[in-house]
Amino acid sequence: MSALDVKEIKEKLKENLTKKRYEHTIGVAYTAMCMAMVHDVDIEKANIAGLLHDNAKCMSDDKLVQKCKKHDLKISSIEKTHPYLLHAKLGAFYAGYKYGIEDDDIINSILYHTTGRPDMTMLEKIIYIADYIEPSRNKATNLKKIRKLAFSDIDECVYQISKDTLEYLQKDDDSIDMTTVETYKYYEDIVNKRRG
Ligand code: DGI
Ligand code: FE
Ligand code: FE
Repeated sequence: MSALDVKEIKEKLKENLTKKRYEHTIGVAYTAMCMAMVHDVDIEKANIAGLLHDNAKCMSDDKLVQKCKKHDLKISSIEKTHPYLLHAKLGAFYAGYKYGIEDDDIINSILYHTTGRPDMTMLEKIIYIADYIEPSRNKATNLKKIRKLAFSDIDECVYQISKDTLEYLQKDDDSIDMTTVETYKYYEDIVNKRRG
């Protein structure tokens, strides 16, 4: 299929997301576009990645698992016990399958938006961060500092978000996806090396 344009993407998302999730999605897309201006990324790509990052979010755990099986997407052991993590994997697949997106950078930015990963591309970092800081988010600690870092020091920003996410999850060690830990270690190392 050929890629849907932005208007068509928004219409399709409206059918598939709750009102609240759609508002969050628009917030992520605008935040990602602003960050793209600062960090020299294609604005249109940031828009599409932001719009599509949670396209598979409004689904029950059972349905996520069932759709992943149907499309032969591998379910890891952590995803088996925490199926909501699959919204990133299924969403990345749907970006191509349902929205006609072929750009690997956009698809990977959806795939890794929840856990991050080591050595992310600029677009991947932007979506990982924009998801965390978009204006309607208000629960995370250090948000004020993290929002400034998003536009001034993107690697330190990823480091701070992954650190806070691990602290937030720490209550329940079994729930941590190792990719989240790898992200934290990789960006901690970058920040430490720079500090000398
Ligand atoms: O889909 P959103 O709510 O917009 O945001 P998201 O895709 O970043 O998902 C957020 C949740 O994912 C948040 O509660 C933290 C959680 N998360 C991030 N890394 C991990 C994780 N949950 C588990 N179980 N394991 C992880 O490693
Ligand atoms: Fe998400
Ligand atoms: Fe999100």
